[in-house]
Amino acid sequence: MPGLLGPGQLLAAMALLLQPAGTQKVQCPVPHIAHGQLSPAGNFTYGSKATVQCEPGFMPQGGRSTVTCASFGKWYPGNPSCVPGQCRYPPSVEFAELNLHRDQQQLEFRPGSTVSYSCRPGFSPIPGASPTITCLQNYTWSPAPRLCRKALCPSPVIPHGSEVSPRRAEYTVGVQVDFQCDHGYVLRGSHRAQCWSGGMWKPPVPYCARVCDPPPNIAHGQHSAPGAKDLPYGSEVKYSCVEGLSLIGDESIYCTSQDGENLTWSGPAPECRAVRCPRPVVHRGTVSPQTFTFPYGLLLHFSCDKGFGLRGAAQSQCQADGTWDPPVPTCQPVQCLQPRVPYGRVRSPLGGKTWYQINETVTLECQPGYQLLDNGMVPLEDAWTATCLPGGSWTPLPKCMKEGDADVCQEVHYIKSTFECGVPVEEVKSLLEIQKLFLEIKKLELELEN
Ligand SMILES: *[C@@H]1O[C@H](CO)[C@@H](O)[C@H](O)[C@H]1NC(C)=O
Ligand SMILES: *[C@@H]1O[C@H](CO)[C@@H](O)[C@H](O)[C@H]1NC(C)=O
Ligand SMILES: *[C@@H]1O[C@H](CO)[C@@H](O)[C@H](O)[C@H]1NC(C)=O
Ligand SMILES: CC(=O)N[C@H]1CO[C@H](CO)[C@@H](O)[C@@H]1O
Repeated sequence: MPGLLGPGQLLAAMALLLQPAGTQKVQCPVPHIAHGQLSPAGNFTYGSKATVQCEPGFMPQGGRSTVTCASFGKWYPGNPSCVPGQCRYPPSVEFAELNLHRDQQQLEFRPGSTVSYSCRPGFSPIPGASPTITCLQNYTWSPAPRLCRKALCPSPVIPHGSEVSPRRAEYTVGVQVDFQCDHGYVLRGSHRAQCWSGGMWKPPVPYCARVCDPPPNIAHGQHSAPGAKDLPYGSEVKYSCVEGLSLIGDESIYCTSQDGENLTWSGPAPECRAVRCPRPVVHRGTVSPQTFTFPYGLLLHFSCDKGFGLRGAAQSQCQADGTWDPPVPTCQPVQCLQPRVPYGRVRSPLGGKTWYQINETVTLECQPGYQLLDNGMVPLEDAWTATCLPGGSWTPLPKCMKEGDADVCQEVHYIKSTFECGVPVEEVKSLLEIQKLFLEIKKLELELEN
């Protein structure tokens, strides 16, 4: 550094300038230079210059390769010498700090040694730039590239939300941002995030989740989420009424989506109303459970006293409109429904009727062309009388069979009774032959009819 001379060097420089013309030639001594020599080799008179040549691995001290013989036989700017070659202190790099390892603390940087840099806080490395420089053979450092730039965080992205403060062009380290969500969305995470070195938001940028509006309030009742503002998809809210009122409608509603985007409640909130059904009166019967009030939704069961039967449904529920559905039944004395005999009809009472009292009788006959039989298939002449029993059923009913078929039945019945009477075998044999003949005639008759 030519501008910065030590006191000794300054004196030598003054001597050089003050050397009067024509004075006796001054000789500078040939210096002994370890690991080097001067060129030319000798005869250094006042004002002559010499070059310091160092052995490989060495360099002129202070980088001064030229010395001048000055007055009083002194070398200017100092005695030439060779020192082990090394690089100067590494250059400074913008926004970066030099990292020296322990063995570099002596500040000796031999060719081949490396130093590295790291970015100062608030700055981040430029991708691809090597943070290391090397001391070269000519004792200069390999070029130091631009290593660091101001650290930036990515612009925060918050769908269905926004920053409370105006958006910036860039987000540098330390910047704080507050977030808010659009209507119908609720913030999940932190309302505030800060840009940290390394380009990261801490805590992470929040997100906005869809929510349902607060569940509707109802008169004379309450729901299970009072004060809730941010009920997410799938939330259930349950309603209840003040004591004495009935909940009309669905007890629960759910936060759901009808359009695939916005969230809504699954249905309207129920209502609380005073719904009372009239006291059901069932004469000759019993209502259970036994209670004094008959609110909406109450389910009653009915039964009748002995000898009486339910006319209507066995249970009924109190409806929102204050009626019983199905209607409250009645208990009627047990009766018999008009008996039904295929191909038969009622002879008396004339025309028949739907219901018959206990012990009441009905007389049945067969339609024309049909033969009346008892239930043992024994043919009967005229009519059959049945009686209505206390349980609501009839005494045994007769059968009506087509006349031809009935004849066969009659014959079979006769044969059966003959066997039962123990008739001698010979007689049975002739009897059976007669029967056979009879049946063949019957068969012929049928074939002719068809
Ligand atoms: C030192 O050497 C490097 C590469 O070998 C070269 O690029 C650079 O210019 C040299 N520096 C000087 C001052 O000679
Ligand atoms: C969701 O709600 C917004 C605001 O009420 C409305 O503009 C939008 O059309 C709705 N989306 C759908 C799919 O209906
Ligand atoms: C039916 O008749 C029987 C016997 O005659 C009698 O004991 C009973 O009380 C009668 N029942 C009715 C309901 O009239
Ligand atoms: C010994 C020797 O070579 N001396 C010479 C040094 O240089 C001066 C002038 O350049 C000569 O005059 C000397 O003879």
